[in-house]
Amino acid sequence: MNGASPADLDKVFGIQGELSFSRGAGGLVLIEVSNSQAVATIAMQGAHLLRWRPADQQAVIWLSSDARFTAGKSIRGGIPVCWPWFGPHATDSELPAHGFARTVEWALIEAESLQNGSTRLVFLLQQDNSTREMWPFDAQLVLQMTIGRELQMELLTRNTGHETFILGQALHTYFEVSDVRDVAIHGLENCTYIDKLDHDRKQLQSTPLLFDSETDRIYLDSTADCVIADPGLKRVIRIQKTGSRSTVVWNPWIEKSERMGDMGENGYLQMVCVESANAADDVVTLEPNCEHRLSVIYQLESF
Ligand code: TA6
Repeated sequence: MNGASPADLDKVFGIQGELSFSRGAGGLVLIEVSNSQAVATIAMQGAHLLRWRPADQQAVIWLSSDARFTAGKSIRGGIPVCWPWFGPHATDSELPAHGFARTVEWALIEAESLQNGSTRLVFLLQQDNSTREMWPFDAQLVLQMTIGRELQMELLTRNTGHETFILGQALHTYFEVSDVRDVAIHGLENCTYIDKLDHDRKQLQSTPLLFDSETDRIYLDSTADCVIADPGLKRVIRIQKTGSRSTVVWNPWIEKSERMGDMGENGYLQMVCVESANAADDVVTLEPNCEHRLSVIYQLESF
């Protein structure tokens, strides 16, 4: 039901008291989920989860107060899906950064209230002429979200064509923190990273990662759980992933935030991106009739 109205979507997928549809800023169709365990908001454009707040918790996913909601444009915050490439396109700078999945309309194909109180949504990205012009391969992309006390995301890519392709991808997740200057990220120790701010130089991470300036790193062969330790909110966010060999960590800090213009007043202090990805040296070669799953579970633990 690509481009369906909230009313049509409600008729097919609405769940009384749990799942409803509306038209939000910029005319984007939004899904509101409210169950016994959490509330969430997802835009049909990009199957883009914008908000996730477990019951009795502060929001875990950050959305900029100055996020722009415009059809066909990326939204600052939430969990953008970067696919089928990560970062700038390898050869054509005219093509959108991070691929096209996050700026095209997806179809909702399943919505289910689960026995354990969470809500499961399944989205399908269907290619069309515009995407084929950017990326001339046949593939199917399915995103499954299970929204509850924890958040589970699974990104499944199927090569449905006759040609092998190279896949770069990320769940480009923006996490809400009390103050990024007080936060530490564990789980990246002893990983090599590409420093995007130092001519892509490779360096070794020997300690937990702290923040005191713009940070933009792709950690390679990084498959262990990451945890974001946030003393201000007295919580730990655990990121447990499979099918992802890269972890991207990003905070734009002050100057870049001002240049971007959609980070909000001091927004950089309340967010950090820890992205489960396959990027740079870790991109995936997918042969015809093969598939790749990138799965992540986000959990809250007490500090
Ligand atoms: O994931 C980090 C990064 O690649 C940064 O270099 C920065 O460009 C960020 O993504 C945001 O990209 P966007 O296209 O959403 O502005």
